[in-house]
Amino acid sequence: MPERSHFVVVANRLPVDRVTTEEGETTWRTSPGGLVTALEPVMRKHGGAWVGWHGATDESVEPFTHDGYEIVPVALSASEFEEYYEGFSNATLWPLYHDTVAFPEYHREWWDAYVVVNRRFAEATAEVAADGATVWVQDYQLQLVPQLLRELRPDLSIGFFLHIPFPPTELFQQLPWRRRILEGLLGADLVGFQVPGAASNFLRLVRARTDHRVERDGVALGDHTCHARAYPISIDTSGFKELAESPEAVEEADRLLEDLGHPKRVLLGVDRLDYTKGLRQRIRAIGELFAEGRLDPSETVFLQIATPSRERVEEYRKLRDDIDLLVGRINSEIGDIGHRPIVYQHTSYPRVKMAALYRIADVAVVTPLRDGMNLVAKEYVACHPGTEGALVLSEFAGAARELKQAYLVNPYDINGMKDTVMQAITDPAVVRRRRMRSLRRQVETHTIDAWADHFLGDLKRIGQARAGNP
Ligand code: ADQ
Repeated sequence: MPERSHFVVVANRLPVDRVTTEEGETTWRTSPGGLVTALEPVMRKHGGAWVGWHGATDESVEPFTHDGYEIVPVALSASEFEEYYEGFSNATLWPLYHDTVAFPEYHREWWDAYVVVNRRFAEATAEVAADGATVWVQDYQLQLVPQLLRELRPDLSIGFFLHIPFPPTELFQQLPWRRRILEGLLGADLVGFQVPGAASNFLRLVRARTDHRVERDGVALGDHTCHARAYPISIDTSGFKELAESPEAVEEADRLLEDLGHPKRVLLGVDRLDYTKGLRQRIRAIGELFAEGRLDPSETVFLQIATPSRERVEEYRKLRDDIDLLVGRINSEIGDIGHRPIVYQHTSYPRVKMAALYRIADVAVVTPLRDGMNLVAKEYVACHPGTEGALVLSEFAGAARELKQAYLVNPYDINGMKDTVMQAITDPAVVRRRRMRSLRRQVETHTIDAWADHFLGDLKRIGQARAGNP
């Protein structure tokens, strides 16, 4: 039993993956992904405990220490993994919260599993949190935890952050369990969203679907007030910049350019392979630019990296096949023997290689159909050297609210997207530099540390006010 912690992060997944070394020994390694990239530095700074699933089903793992903080594994059975995780989280909530870009499925048994697993997470957290501790619950898989945890431990300060969009009221109301989810979130003292519009969607729904009184950003609940506000997430800007300037990244970048045959221009896409990321539309748009001769395949390469993701969910398998087909078709029609205009890698890379990719990309093309924030856009701005790069960014990524000097596109408008990619390439250097400088200022002054300090500072103040001790 680990010591009880004053700061506890609760997330569906632990920030570590189990790996077996060449000697056959089992160890744990920090895992990739948006949420972990964002919260790892926060955890290293604050210490405490991270409660989450360890990645294997039907197995209990004892708590252990990693990088100076406690890891508290929560067990999931194989059927819970299917129903709570692949089912309700990723085939119901994920598409619904991303503006139904895929069709959300509603199954009562998935919901039942979601409730059971959320209760287990709440119980595990109640056991490891010290008296009056701060608990920070993460994301859509755990929206019932704040309420369940408050019932078990009213002494705790409970924060919740949603990394993905919160849908407009018309869409959210499809959900058969809409009121239960709202009540679940309202158990928190502070619910954070990526953008102000998401916080207003939430408050509007609370007004419409519950009997609680809403005043400005607060919902009065008797024993506490739940506040809903926007906290746009960011990255470890200086960490990324240093990594991109390291000799390893510079060498890796040279190697990549060599492998690509030193093209005059590199366009880059980096995403989890997810239907929200707009890959089909992006690849089609760039394929057409090659086909129409607006981009010359002998001097331009489009490099698309896609991390494997949720590979057992049907919609994701279909996406993988579609992208393989699309890229294959474009390359066979436009490419030459030994030369492909689109280089597509379905793989996950170490962070230094990511930094190298950002270094060599003349244009980063980040065009999700819907995205809570999108860290890739910010990582590119932090890592690309000098001010020669350009960022093409979807209006529907949370990041577009902050990165206003990006080349903004509507990813559904293929012709518009093609024109904007061309504009990003052909604009005079002085215009691109001005835009890039402004983007750089934004990510340098809004870092992951500032994000966490802002959220946790507000949570602390709310807790003090609740204790009558402002
Ligand atoms: P994601 O949907 O995972 O995150 P994103 O914000 O772009 O999306 O983060 C992806 C992360 O994975 C980045 O840090 C990127 O460097 C890394 N990554 C991507 N492809 C990779 C590859 N091939 N190899 C290695 N690493 C790779 C969710 C929400 C987002 C929100 C984040 C954080 O969907 O909207 O920005 O959480 O809140």
